[in-house]
Amino acid sequence: LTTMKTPVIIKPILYGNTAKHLGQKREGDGHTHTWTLYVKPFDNEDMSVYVSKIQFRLHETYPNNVRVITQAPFEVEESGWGEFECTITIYFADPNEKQITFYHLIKLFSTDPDVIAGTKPLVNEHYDELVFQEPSDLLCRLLNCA
Ligand code: SLL
Repeated sequence: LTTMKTPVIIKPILYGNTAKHLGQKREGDGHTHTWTLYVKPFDNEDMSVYVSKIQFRLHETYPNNVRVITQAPFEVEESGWGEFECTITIYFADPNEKQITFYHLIKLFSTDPDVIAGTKPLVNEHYDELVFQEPSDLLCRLLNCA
């Protein structure tokens, strides 16, 4: 018997934020923008199959700044006044698969007149790939690999 080598599995993803200018500083909290921070599959599949949760760590100025999302869509909708770097951690359905952590700078401000006018959303998005070098049998089953 020869040992079959498990294939490397690659899952393309998009992550980032969109933002919309509120038009003016909001009374009370001084917020100027609404924004959405997200991780989503590059193709239209359901990440919940192999992702157990995604943790979004926001700036400490946010109440409950660690937000945990356990099913798709993996996103956080918020509003605010400032840009900051957030920490994103993806946990996998297979507990033996180590979680991965990366960073995203939440962008709110733009020089595009349509974005400033609020008629066009700002999109600050990145492509990346989740690469599973030696997926376990469980992960293989979840990911449908041969
Ligand atoms: C800095 N860029 O590095 C700044 C931090 C934090 C933005 C910006 C909080 C909103 C709220 C908010 O917009 N924070 O919860 O009221 O120091």
